[in-house]
Amino acid sequence: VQLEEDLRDALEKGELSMAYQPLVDPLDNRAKCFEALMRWDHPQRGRISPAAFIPIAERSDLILHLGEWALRQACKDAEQWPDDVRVAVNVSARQFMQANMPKLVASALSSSGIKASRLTLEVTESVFIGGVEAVDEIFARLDRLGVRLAMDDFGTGYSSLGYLKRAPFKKIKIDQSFVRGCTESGDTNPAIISAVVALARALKMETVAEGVEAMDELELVTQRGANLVQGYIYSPPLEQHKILENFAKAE
Ligand code: G
Ligand code: G
Ligand code: MN
Ligand code: NA
Repeated sequence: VQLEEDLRDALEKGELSMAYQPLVDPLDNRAKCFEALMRWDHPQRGRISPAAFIPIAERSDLILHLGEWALRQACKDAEQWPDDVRVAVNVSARQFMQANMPKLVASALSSSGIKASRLTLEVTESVFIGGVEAVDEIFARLDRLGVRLAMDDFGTGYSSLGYLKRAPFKKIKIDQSFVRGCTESGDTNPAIISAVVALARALKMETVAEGVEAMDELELVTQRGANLVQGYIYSPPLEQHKILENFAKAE
């Protein structure tokens, strides 16, 4: 409860920031997209993981405020990147239940000046729970805006292949739990990775292998056909100034 109260003030106090982790094309080692990940530096407790504070925010409308801020900040930061580099923002199920959600996205795009096609919204399977029909309409409006959608943490939620048909997803993110340790002998994860890649291809979607840490994992997911790789093997999430430095160096 104290944490929830602190989180309510965190935005105003400037304790929240965004970090960005590259999604790299293993064929040319270039970052094609960066996932925006929220960071909270609590004045007493230090850095608190979003895995801990996002669920607290999701208990109330607080997630709507944090979500809007994250979206606007990520678009603003992406405006300073090369214009063929995309940005991906995590969006909670609760945000998708707001009828004004597409308007908010359109507003974030126009105030930042980035093209809609540069923005990807990452959603988890939980967005479909409860059978909220209104969500279908919101996805359709976002698609018409030109924004891209990605299915995050695929295979870990209340998985249903039917969900893939519910919205115009461009990308499936294979959850880290299928990637980590996938090269150990007898492991069943390589079969799951191959199956998800084949499924995505058949549906004309891209795949991202998440949480790749080791060279043998990189080799395996690349060989199995993952289009993009995200993980510590390339880079942890970095602050905007670091990202800009890296772009400047690469020029
Ligand atoms: O950065 P880290 O790996 O600790 O993130 C943990 C979790 O928090 C991830 O599941 C990620 O999707 C979620 N998360 C991070 N930033 C945001 C955000 O801005 N909005 C939402 N809804 N979730 C986020
Ligand atoms: O759930 P979601 O995919 O949105 O969140 C991504 C989370 O995974 C972030 O918290 C990020 O910090 C974390 N992450 C990214 N790459 C790696 C990795 O290679 N290893 C581990 N352990 N975590 C990672
Ligand atoms: Mn994500
Ligand atoms: Na994920």
